[in-house]
Amino acid sequence: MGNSGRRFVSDTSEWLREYVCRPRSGARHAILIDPADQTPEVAAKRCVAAVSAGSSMILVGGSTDTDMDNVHDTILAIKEALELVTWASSQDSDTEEDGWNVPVLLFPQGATALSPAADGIKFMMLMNSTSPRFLIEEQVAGAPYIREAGIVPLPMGYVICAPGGRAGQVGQANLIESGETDRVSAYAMAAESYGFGLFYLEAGSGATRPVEPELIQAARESCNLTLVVGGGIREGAAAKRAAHAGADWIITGNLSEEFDDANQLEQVLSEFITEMNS
Ligand code: 1GP
Repeated sequence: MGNSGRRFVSDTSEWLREYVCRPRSGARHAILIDPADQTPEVAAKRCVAAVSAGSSMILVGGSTDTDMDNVHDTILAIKEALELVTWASSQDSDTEEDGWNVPVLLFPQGATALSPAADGIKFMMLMNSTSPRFLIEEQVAGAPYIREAGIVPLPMGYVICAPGGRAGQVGQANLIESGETDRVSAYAMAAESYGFGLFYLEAGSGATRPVEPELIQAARESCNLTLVVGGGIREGAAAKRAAHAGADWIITGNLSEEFDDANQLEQVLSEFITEMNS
């Protein structure tokens, strides 16, 4: 610790910011792995299946029961598995090696669930939390570790919409309710004014309904940030609605946890991604 000097901006951090934040045509899919719900080995198998199906990013985190140990072990297992398939595909001239080069990012519940093995971190402000803990205190607690470990921070405004689930409860969020388009617009404008690169609309993991397209569209029209949407998205049709409303990234967590068989998961996600971009 004690690194107070200016930090060299590495090629990796530039690549990561460009990869995650630069707008593309169409939405991309990311899989969320909750280390509290699966072993590192199972997580790694699911990630290989997801990337093979066309997922473009892996997020690791959860609202409860994650810590330095289970997060670190999970990220190590995922990265080892992806490195292995990258190596295998480099030996096979018929397969696209670059497609396996997807970032593994922390999406942490707080400063006690980090890992130096992550490529980057969604460095987020839970903007509609009523608690200073999620607005700034956890971020301050984690910043020295993140700096020392060289984990690339990707600044992100995070807003929780109804129903909100565990994330809304744990984060003590004043939820964005159905139809509150002016409110979500104001948050998007504030996020852009802070200089964040990402703006995340969250309905809560396992939500009975995903973030409404009207809210996504209001955010889209109010800022130029990369829009991330997650919570309660289980079908390609719902992902397509979110993508059409303006989402750049669609996150799914529970969907992958329903499948233990990697081939089955790969097929389901492949169809999901195709429909999302249809
Ligand atoms: C992560 O909320 C998403 O932010 C994940 O939600 O588990 O419902 O896909 P699901």
